Amino acid sequence: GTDAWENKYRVGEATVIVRILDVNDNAPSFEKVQQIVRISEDAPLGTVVAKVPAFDLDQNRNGLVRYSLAGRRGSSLHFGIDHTGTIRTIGLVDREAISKHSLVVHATDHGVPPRQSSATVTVEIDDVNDNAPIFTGPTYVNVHRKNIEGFTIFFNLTDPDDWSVGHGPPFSAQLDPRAPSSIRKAVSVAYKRGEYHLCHSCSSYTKVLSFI
Ligand SMILES: [Ca+2]
Ligand SMILES: [Ca+2]
Ligand SMILES: [Ca+2]
Repeated sequence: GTDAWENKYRVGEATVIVRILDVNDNAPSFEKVQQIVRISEDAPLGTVVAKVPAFDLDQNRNGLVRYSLAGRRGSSLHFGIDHTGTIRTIGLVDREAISKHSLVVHATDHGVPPRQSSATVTVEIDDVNDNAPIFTGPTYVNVHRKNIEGFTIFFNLTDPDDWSVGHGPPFSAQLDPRAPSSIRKAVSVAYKRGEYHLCHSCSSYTKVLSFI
């Protein structure tokens, strides 16, 4: 008889497991590469500002995304990003100091070498009326006695808040009710064309005025 050992053609058999090894050929991809959001100037710490998740089609470490945040003018002191791509306030914001923050979010995978994408988030700060008008002078005025009658002193007020939303002028001004009655009788405050002026007899207004 004929057995396999005598067969001219030897047939072997083996199982080959083919593993497709993932290559880090995808960078993380943001759902939105550009966003403009608004938060209030009085937003408490931890306020969610924006969500900027990124997805990576690769497997395992090649698809694992970590986030980092960059911003100019110290913006990174005010905002932080967590492992889900959520940006929150980590410091208080001040519209009068910086009214708009431009943040750059980087999403980086854990591949070797890593691949990275970026997105931008512009955070506009809505004003809160957190500043009283500022008296810019004069703070001390000498008036000669013979010129007292009808003497007018003009002074200026300003306000660093957003005037376009009504957090600035027109202002109202009044004499400090704690001022001596002799001064309150002699002096009046008027508002005209963006300036305040004091009328009539008074030699010094230091600490006489207050503003509301
Ligand atoms: Ca990847
Ligand atoms: Ca104000
Ligand atoms: Ca303000």
